[in-house]
Amino acid sequence: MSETVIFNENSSSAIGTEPWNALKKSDPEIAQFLIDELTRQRTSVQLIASENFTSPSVLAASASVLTNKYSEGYPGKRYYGGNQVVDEVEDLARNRVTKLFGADHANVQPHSGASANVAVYQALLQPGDTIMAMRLDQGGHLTHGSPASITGKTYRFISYGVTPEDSDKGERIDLDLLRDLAIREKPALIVAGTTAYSRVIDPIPFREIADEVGALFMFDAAHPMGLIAGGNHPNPVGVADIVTFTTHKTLRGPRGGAILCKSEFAKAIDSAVFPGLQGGPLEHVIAAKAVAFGEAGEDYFKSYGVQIIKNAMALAKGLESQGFRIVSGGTENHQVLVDLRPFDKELTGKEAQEVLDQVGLTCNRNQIPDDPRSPFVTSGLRLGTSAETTAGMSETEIGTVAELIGKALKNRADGSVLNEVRASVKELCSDFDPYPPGAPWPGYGF
Ligand code: DSN
Repeated sequence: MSETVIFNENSSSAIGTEPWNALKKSDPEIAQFLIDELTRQRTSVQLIASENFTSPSVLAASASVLTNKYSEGYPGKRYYGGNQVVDEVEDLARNRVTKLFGADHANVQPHSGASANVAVYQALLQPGDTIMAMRLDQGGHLTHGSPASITGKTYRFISYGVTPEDSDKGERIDLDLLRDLAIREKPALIVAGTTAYSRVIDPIPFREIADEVGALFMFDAAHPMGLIAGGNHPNPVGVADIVTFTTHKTLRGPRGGAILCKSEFAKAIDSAVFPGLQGGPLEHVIAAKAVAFGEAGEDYFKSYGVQIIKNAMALAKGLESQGFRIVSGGTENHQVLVDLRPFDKELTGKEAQEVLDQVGLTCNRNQIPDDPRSPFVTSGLRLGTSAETTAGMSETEIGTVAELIGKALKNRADGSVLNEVRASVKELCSDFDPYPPGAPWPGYGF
């Protein structure tokens, strides 16, 4: 028998089989970065509306040996051998998500929400076709036709936005404008969905307008999909022809995208994702998506959604009482879009984000509707409550977060006050640790 040759000094026979210990031994530099990031997440407040804390089960699936497997194609129709297990994984992910949302068909391979959206356009349209979607500075997404995105370069986008602040409706999606534009422009596709908008989006009026003008209807549910899973927001599946979403926002899964559609679009969607846009799917991420779809079907996910919204409302109220203006006057989802100008007209979103980062309150600058400042500077902040709700915070702690935001921004030139705020943030986080050793995973407080 020949002697075993170890070609990799970091192989399991060289350093043991427990992955984390193996990494610490084989690559202490990257291991230290992972520890540093874990520490950052445990000791600062995560208020980015598109982020969340996944369960350890999701982390385990996404850090699995499925990363080794090539599986171009779909279950039962792969271009490589050895996909017996992978087929089971991907089928389970598809079955769980179609059942969860009541869809005819699912494609769980998109690497992101952006690639899911591009795949849909590719499946349904020809270059130059007209699409109607929300304007970026009114709350839309880059893939809703930004000139900087391939979508804006390939298709003819007509944008709708929100009603003016001083109108009766006040910064809500302007359905009258949408209808007038649709009648005039005859789009091939109407897109609903936003990235910075804090109100419920009812899919029905979009469907009616799409039917009136003979357009297809896509709902980009990247942000509210977890709230939809819990029954907290209306389900667009079955109303829209196609629903795209990311799996890592309110849905609390791994980073990635997915598409749900009516059966008549299944073949076109699948071909647009692979081979149209992507090569081999990330089956380790698909396994983690399956775990997240399973979790989102549990009873606790509904209560989780209810608490996310209560927390966002408490955050909006707390900030309003300190002189910030809340775009649209409040929130009905996980987001709060803040107009900084009434609080301090000199304060930009960029500076506010940087000050808050220093004290451990992590968020992102965001344009507000009709923002006079550029997307890089902005007059607003976008805040979200999904992550800290996962960590167990409720209205009381979120009220404290709102106070700390106001205190830091009011005293941004005073280092000693900023140090005090940083200390308060750390203390708060010690009671709401998303990854405490020995926690009863998964499900957290929910
Ligand atoms: N724009 C990202 C966000 O909502 O943060 C999603 O692509």
